[in-house]
Amino acid sequence: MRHFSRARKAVDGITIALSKGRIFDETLPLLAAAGIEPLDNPETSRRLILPTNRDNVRVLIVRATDTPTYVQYGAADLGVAGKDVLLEHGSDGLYQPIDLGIARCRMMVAVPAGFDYQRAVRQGARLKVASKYLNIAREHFAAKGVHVDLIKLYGSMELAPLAGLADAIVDLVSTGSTLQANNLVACEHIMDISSRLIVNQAALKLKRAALAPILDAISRVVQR
Ligand code: PRT
Ligand code: MG
Repeated sequence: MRHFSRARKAVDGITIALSKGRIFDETLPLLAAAGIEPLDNPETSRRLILPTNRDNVRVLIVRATDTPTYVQYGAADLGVAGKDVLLEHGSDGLYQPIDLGIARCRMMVAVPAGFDYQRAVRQGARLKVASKYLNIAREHFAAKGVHVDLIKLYGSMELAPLAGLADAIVDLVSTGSTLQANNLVACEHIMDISSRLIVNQAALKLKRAALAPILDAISRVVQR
């Protein structure tokens, strides 16, 4: 009865969704504090399901923007996602019990060096703004009463003003070197961003015994 045993494993086991790169790297010490160590490295392995030192815990390697989807539908019990991703995706079916304080950056408005953004805003100009983060951008400019035409992009937002597609961009900034390399300057801070632990709401009830010690261990290291 293969079907049955697979379903049983899902009930007993814990599945964690992580994106590779900074989130995976910065989540490792938090998982270690909960006694969980992935047995493979997503940078060198092509496997998308990583076993861990614990029989009943596995890690799914997903795109950062897909993490909430896996957790929302219960394909993963836990995940780690940026506040940017959560605000864009929405948080139906998700608990967000812990701000992990990792993968920190800032959501900013940026324009070409020499473009007087504040003046354009004061004059009531209608700005073309390119971004991957349309919900965040829409709310920000609506709250300020600035008229914008939003243009959806999926990456390399820095190119848009240089190519004449947009007057400004809304993007994440960490060191600032990407903006600088493209002769752009950050002109407005929208919000600070960090990554949250997200938990499937049904799993939190059905798998409480297995999940509670993991959540407790992680919140203890985060509070230190
Ligand atoms: O890269 P990929 O297309 O696969 O997906 P992704 O960019 O969504 O994922 P990933 O792993 O790059 O980012 C995951 C999360 O890390 C994001 O959702 C953010 O919450 C957080 N984070 C922290 C960042 C950055 N810092 C960051 N600097 N995400 C993206 N960037 C990008 C930014 O968009 C810009 O292109 O890095 C560039 C700017 O970096 P600086 O250092 O030059 O300022
Ligand atoms: Mg990226």
